Amino acid sequence: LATSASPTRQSLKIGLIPGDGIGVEVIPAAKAAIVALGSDIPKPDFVDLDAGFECFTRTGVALPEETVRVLEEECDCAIFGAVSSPTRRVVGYSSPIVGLRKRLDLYANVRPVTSVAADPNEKPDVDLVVVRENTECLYVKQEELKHTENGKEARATRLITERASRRIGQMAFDIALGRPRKHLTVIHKSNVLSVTDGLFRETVREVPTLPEVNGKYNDVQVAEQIVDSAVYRLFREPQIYDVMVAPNLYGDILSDAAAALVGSLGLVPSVNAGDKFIMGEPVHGSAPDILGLDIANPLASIRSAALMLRFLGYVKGADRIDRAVDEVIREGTVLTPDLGGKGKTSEVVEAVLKKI
Ligand code: GGG
Repeated sequence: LATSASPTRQSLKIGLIPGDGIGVEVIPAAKAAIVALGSDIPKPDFVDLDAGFECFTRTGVALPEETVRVLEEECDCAIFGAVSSPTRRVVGYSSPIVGLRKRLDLYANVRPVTSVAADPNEKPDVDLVVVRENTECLYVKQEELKHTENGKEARATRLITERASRRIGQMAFDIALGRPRKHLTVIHKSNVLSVTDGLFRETVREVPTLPEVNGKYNDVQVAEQIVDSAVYRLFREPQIYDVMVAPNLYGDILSDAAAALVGSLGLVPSVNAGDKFIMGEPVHGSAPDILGLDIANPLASIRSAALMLRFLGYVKGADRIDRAVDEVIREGTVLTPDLGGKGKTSEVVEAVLKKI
């Protein structure tokens, strides 16, 4: 998934935004994995940044301007933990992760879902990437509630633009091109939502014909699938998928569902990627029920650090982290309870660091 040419930086300034819940427990694991790489990457320089619902209850602001400023002006990349937005409406609160993705124009959420084969020389059973559009769809959060003579009526705007669909399409084609199978499935529901999903489907499918593409994607095989049947087939025969590209909401749901195929949401990493900035983020949420028990799985965060480095072009460092995580999973002696183990977060981190 590496997208950049060989980097020439002397140092790497990395923003750390743990957010809420177990984000606070797993982000230090990502930091430790990066530090363990030594001279395989430029000297890392970390800066701790605030955001989240806890930040909102403490300060009245969920995404402080200073956090955005430091990320934009000082950082090369960042890692975000998790956020616990309440399910009820809270006046003045808006999800900081949704806000950050928009403010930094991180238009793609790239979520590789890969199982670990028992034999390192064998191919994994599940090896797919969900490429989720990250800035629009229902996540534009334009909702309204009206009181009518028949009771309450709620509406939400679902925004799909040609621009956003085209750039997520290009990202998905690029990722597919860099993988052995070179296969891309466009996920939509344009049999019902023919205007919005129709525009997404059509625009992504047209990417290979754009003049500036100049035949670059000729080797990528394209398929498409309606989202509900894609979920069914994902569970029946995940091997048919290589890269899946989807509008925001479908991509969010599909990638969490796909995590079940590899054992735990606690294993699945992601990056929020734009043209100028990369932010790693474990796919899991803030899991307040296990906060403070030292049993949160740190592997998704550690893999998110690796994925962020891979996107920045530090492939050797990323490979070292991914290999170490795979070995810990394969050995199976130190695993957290979500994977059936009895290990503590701290013990899993220690095992990974030893292997790095
Ligand atoms: N790291 C992913 C994460 O925090 N997931 C929970 C989530 O989607 N939160 C959205 C929100 O609470 O605003």
